[in-house]
Amino acid sequence: MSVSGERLRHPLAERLSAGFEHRYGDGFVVTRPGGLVMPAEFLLDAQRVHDFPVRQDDVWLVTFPKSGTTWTQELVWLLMNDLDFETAKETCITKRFPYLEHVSLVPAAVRQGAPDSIRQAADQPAPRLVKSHLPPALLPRQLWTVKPKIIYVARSPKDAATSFYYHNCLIHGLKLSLDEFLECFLADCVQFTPYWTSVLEFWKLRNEPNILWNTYEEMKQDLGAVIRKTAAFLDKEVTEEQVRQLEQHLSFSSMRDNPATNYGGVVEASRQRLRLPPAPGGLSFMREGQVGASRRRMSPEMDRRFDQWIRDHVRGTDYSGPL
Ligand code: PPS
Repeated sequence: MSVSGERLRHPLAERLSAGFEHRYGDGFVVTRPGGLVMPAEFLLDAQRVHDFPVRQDDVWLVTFPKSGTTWTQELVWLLMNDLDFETAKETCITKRFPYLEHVSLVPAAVRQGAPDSIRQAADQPAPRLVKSHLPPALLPRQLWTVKPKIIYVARSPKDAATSFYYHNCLIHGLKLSLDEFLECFLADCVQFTPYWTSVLEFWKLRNEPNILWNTYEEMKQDLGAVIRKTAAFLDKEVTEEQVRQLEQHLSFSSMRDNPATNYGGVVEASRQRLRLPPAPGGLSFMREGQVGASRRRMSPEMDRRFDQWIRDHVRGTDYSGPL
């Protein structure tokens, strides 16, 4: 099937596009298939992503953005690499665990010279580790026939959306207020939305033998249990001493202070490319790392609208993931 898209004509999409100032000047498209909102640039690569050759021994990590992807990448990389903490601290996670469609988020105007993330993902030695934020319809179609191991991580939509707002401010210099951004989010006018397409479609797939469903909230509540469950899924044995070492390495403060996981260089490079001043104090990729804190940041009115939107989307489903 070929991937195409149509310009998203919605006043909130125009407002969001304008809020990015330098970025996404060509606006957003809605893809077919998938109905995913993406910057228009995505269409340059969407077919290559969809046709990406998959291998049986790959390990794929799929999430809606800001749902605990980096946290899980670090865990999976370590499990797949004999707990090599030294290399993990020396090499940026983006090199160790490529982000498949990343190149397609780079505006066409500054794309020359940007690393080809699709090639990086393809060229890894086996077993390859691949991160993606795409919904099933846009992921490589061979995923559904070759059936490698896939880990999906879900996070409460309020927390993921709020984290995504700060991410866009930090990396793309977004100039909207949190409530303005969340309004765009609820209207499915933000890149990678609709949130529910990703979460509900993977919820339906969660009992497939090659799929593991994890949540950010479980990781916060009992990281040791998620480490053991993920290791078992990957056919890796871990001793209790190794679980303790992993818990220590994967703590919020360790990952925040670790240049290989805190994306400091990536943030700086993006801000320089966009001629933005250094990031405002206190704002970093490893931002808050909490469950439920977003409710205190959005207005009470937005919190109510979010609750209604959640009820509207889970009604009639058996979804019992994080809300
Ligand atoms: S991305 O850009 O989509 O890959 O972002 P992602 O890694 O999915 O999500 C970033 C959020 O995860 C938080 N995070 C952590 N929380 C707790 N403990 C650890 N170790 C950890 N590592 C990352 C990170 O702080 C972002 O959430 P917020 O709510 O913004 O703090």
